[in-house]
Amino acid sequence: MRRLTTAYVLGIVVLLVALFWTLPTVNAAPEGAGTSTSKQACDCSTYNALLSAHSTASRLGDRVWYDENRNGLQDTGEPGLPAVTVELYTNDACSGTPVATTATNEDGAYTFTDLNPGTYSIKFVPRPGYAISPQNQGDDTRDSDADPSTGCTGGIILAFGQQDTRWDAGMFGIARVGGFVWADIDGDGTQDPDETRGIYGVPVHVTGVDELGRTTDVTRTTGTDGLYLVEYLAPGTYTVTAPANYEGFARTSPSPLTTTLGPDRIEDLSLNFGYIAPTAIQLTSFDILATATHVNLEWSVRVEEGDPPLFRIWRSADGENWGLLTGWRRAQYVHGSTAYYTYVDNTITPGGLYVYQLEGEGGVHLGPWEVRVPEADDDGSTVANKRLYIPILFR
Ligand SMILES: [Ca+2]
Ligand SMILES: [Ca+2]
Ligand SMILES: [Ca+2]
Ligand SMILES: [Ca+2]
Repeated sequence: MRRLTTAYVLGIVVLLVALFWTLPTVNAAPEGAGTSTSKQACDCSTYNALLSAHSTASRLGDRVWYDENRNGLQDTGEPGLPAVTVELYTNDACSGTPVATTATNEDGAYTFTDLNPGTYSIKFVPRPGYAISPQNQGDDTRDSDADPSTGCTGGIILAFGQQDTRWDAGMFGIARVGGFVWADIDGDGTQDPDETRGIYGVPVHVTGVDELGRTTDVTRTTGTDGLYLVEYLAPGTYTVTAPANYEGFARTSPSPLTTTLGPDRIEDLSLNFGYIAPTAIQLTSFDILATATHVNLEWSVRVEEGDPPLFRIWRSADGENWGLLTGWRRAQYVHGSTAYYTYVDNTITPGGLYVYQLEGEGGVHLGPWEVRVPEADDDGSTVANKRLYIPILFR
């Protein structure tokens, strides 16, 4: 009985030892001597070397490119897009935390190596100012595989030893430049609250160099609303030039205008230009002099052909309520192609404020000009405030 018991116990111990010896490395115990002992127990070196060689050969890739024509295909001349973040996930929906993250090189290439077989997904993260091209538009070696809204490829089954380089993403610029070409009624170069009318058909020239080194050189004409827009630009520096004159309109605000678009600002739609409306009458000079007893107005206009135009004069005390001061008046004299006019207003009150406006034939209004008449005991004279010294056309 005793011998039997001893043999029985010995047998259990041998069994337990044998069982422990053959336990796989999936062990609740931390990595340690037991695990390494079990590995050394079998001669797996050849097998491991083989496995290792095949594992490192498994990879995913391989390119993010600038899809200039936004067709979702890599066309000749479309360059690689550098510094785009690419994330690798071990699920089919780019969910959770990526297991690896890389960035495209200067050729737009990326790769994830040393991958085990399994399910993956790849997420492309566009830089500010870029969007992702349409997905799966053709030949898988040339097409874009990322969902435009999420940047995710969806599930990829990577086989043992597979080199899968079909995973590309096209991106295009979504930076924009644009603006408003407005009728600058008072010609001061500033868009005032009442100056909301756009000018149609003005050719606006947009040039620039984007951050990829690509150049832009396009001309847009303003729409009936006076707006122009250039879309699908990559971030960069752009210059907009508006002509000095267009169909008789004369530009009143500065040109060219330059803007730089980048991560902080991917569009600039404030590149505006003002133009003063054409007038049938071109004023060449205007002078106004006020004394305590009268206001003297002198002006001249260019006469291209025919008779010099007639004028009548409007006057206001506040610039809003106007009264007709004169009937139609002829030019005093004509010299060369210039006609000269004068008028003396004797109906003023010393110390008063007066605003004058000329009305030419055809409904052209020029002015207004504002002047303050000196007090009666003031020997001096004042000249007009000429802040609105540009013809305006009311239609
Ligand atoms: Ca393309
Ligand atoms: Ca595809
Ligand atoms: Ca592809
Ligand atoms: Ca203005």
